[in-house]
Amino acid sequence: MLSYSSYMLTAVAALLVTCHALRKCPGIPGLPGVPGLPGRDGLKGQPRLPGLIGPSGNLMGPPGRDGLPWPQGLPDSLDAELHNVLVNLKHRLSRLEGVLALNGKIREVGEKILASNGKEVDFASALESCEEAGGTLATPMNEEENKAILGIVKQYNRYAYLGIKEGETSGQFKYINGTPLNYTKWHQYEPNGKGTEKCVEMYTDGSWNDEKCNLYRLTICEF
Ligand code: MMA
Ligand code: CA
Repeated sequence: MLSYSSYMLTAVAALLVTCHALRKCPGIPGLPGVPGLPGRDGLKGQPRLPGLIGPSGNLMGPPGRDGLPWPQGLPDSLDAELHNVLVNLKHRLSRLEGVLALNGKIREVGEKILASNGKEVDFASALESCEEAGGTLATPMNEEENKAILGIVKQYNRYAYLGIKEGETSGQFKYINGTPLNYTKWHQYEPNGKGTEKCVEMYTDGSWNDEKCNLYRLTICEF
């Protein structure tokens, strides 16, 4: 069943590439869709991805047959093609994520992807490389995320800077975006820097220590 769907996705993708090159795109008759997921418009397959073009986008028309806003003027055949391009892209992305996870390059926790470049640098440089890559420093917002980051800390056996800094008021730690912390995992007797340790590191047991920002610590980013 799975290999049949994979075959069909490949076949649909090939059909799309060919028909767009020739500018002659037929509808897609007898499309089997993805098993086990509810469809729309009588087409089996994944439900419409919400907000992809966006409810506020100027491409939005009045609600469609299923009540969701959808661009006007698209023929159903193109609509179905777009849907299948998205299904194909999602399938390809999840395979890439599988490879990266298998090779220990990324960890996924909820919607976050965590990754390290294996480098130990000061806080500013670590943050800079994460942002350059389109992410930010790993920031544990709950126990599950803390454990996922800890997995990377243990993988490299190195302390890591977190995306947390001390504000103007000493003892007040915040996320890099300035919002107050809603989860903490301080080691016993930490934080103790009283304004002299404005960064935060994760120890190899997952607990946190406020620390100077100019030490060499493992870079772990979230995306
Ligand atoms: C170091 C430094 C501090 C930490 C203490 C814990 C001596 O200072 O890492 O941030 O609180 O160790 O003993
Ligand atoms: Ca400390």
